[in-house]
Amino acid sequence: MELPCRVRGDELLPPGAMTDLRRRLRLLAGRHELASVIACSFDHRTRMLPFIFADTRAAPAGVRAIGSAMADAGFARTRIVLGQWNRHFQPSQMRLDGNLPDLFMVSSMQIHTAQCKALIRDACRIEPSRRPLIIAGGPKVIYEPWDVFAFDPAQPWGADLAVTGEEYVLLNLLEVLLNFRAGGESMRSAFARARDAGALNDIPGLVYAHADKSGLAEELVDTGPQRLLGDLDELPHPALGFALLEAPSRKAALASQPLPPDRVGRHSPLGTLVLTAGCRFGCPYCPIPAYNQRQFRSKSGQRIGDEMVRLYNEFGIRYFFGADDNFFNDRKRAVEILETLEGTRLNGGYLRDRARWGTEATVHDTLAMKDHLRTARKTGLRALWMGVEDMTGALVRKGQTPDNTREAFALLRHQGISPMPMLMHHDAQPLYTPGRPAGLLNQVKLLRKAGAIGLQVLMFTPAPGSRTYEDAFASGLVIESAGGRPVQPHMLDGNYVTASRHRQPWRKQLNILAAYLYFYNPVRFLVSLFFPKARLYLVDCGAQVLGMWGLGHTLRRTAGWACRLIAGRIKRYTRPPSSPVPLRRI
Ligand code: B12
Ligand code: SF4
Repeated sequence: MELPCRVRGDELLPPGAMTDLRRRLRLLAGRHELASVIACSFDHRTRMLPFIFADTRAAPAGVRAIGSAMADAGFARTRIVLGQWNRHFQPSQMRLDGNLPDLFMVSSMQIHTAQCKALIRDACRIEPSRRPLIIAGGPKVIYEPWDVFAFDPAQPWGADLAVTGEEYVLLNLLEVLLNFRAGGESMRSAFARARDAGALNDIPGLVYAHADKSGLAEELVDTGPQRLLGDLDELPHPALGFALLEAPSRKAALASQPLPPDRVGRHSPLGTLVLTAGCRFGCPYCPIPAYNQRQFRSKSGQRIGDEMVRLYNEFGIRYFFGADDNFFNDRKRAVEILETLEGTRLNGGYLRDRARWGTEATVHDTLAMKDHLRTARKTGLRALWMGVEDMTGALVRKGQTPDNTREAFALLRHQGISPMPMLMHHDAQPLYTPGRPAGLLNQVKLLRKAGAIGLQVLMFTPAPGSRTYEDAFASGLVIESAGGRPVQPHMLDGNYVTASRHRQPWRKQLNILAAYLYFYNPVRFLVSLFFPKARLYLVDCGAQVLGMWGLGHTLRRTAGWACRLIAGRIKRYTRPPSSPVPLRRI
């Protein structure tokens, strides 16, 4: 089921609401010395194609955004710990200036759920009277908030609260809690009193539990969909979050100081930045339009330019990735951003001469922007990730056909922007179809010929919060286990075949490997040395090397699963995962 929307006209916060809240909190912050740790959960078993490099070389924007919001509100004693860099971190060992923090926050994607739970479990080892308030958030929690609470007497640990929204929801919560908090009282105790007094019910975007005496949840309360921030220029600056990162280490505890600014760019050479949010398409397998309540939100070109300049100057970051769902979604807005970025100055020169960036857009919208691709190149845009899915439209139709995909790729290449196609393999798609573009290999060949230097091939996997999610489970599409091995969250990244009605699902698993091998291989590497597809000479062969390395990991991790699909008994779900206790919506 898709996430519910607020009533029409009430989806967005009033303009200025975020700015006012930030100002009010700064006044409150002087009276409350809060310390907080924000952890990004990361399951290292997910390290393979298509994102083997970007997954650890970009400090994720979600935890940084929460850190920026805390620092901006006056809570400078905040540390961001990335599971990507600190895999042995244990919340029970965390101290800031020698003390346990008041807040422990954890962010997770669905595929990193196991790590998210391990972090919460460890935080719950802290004696209850000293335990920080535990708040979970991020893409996992947005769609399945119930999964971070304690239900099982054998595993009596869980978060105190789930935030299903963004920065505003957290800051709104802090304001309420700090107004409730008595001098010297712990945040956990203030939270319990505020919850019992019903004070949280007016903050949309929360899920909290009513628990029994042993702390097990008996009922969950959902305060409803958040109001979204419409003007993203009101967000705190991302530079604040970059200054709070914990340095990579093998230790369970935290260092006394965060990573010095001059070392940030070395560990996170790629900076992900929120530029726009939302997409006007309505692909049935995608949760994004409903999450955004069918709104399209954006920063101004001026603000984006300022963010890039500041991150370049303060942290030495010169590669950026727009965390957009579809950057070209609103043509007018995209042109405004591009034209402003083109003229943005940096240290006496132009930003475009130093910084490079990439983002995501659809084929259809790229064609609609054809007159502006030259400007896009002039801003430093060098790569565009495009959800081509299945070019014949057998899976979804969003304006992509072999002809217009070729046309969009040609236009991009003409301007020196590398097209990076993302394909979605599915049961109805054969591996190869002689003379027709329907087959997976046929499409990979066509895309390479059209100029792709990178490739993503994922198996169609039902996404929580999408329209077809429940049906996929109810219809027996989704695999629960194969050969006795249960499907675990880290396997839900589309690299493993976990949803298929094909007679021989292992074929789908091998098809994905075949498509990657066809694209990334030593022969193509050699050819790319002499006939590169990218304008910058070493980019194409570099992508081949990275691709072959990633393919090695993909093969190593998924081959065992392919064997189980071949020889093992396949058990299927009959209903989707859901909350074990009633979830009451306010
Ligand atoms: C950039 C991006 C990537 C980059 C990430 C680079 C990096 N290290 O940062 C790359 C390309 C590596 C990537 C890879 C993948 N991605 Co991705 N990615 C995105 C994208 C487009 C933007 C993410 C982002 O930066 N958003 C901006 C930040 C600010 O938003 P946010 O993280 O949601 O955080 C906000 C709120 O969630 C909340 N919040 C977050 N954490 C917390 C914590 C607390 C305590 C609180 C209170 C609030 C809170 O507040 C934040 C501020 O507003 C999103 C879609 C989207 N528009 O968000 C998909 C998305 C995150 N990706 C997704 C997926 C599925 C994947 C892959 C599995 C795809 C694949 N099959 O390979 C891989 C996983 C790789 C891995 N091993 O982790 C899904 C996750 C779905 C889910 N339910 O978990 C998303 C949501 C897209 C979708 N389908 O809806 N991705
Ligand atoms: S075009 Fe992409 S972001 Fe938009 S609804 Fe379809 S899959 Fe989701």
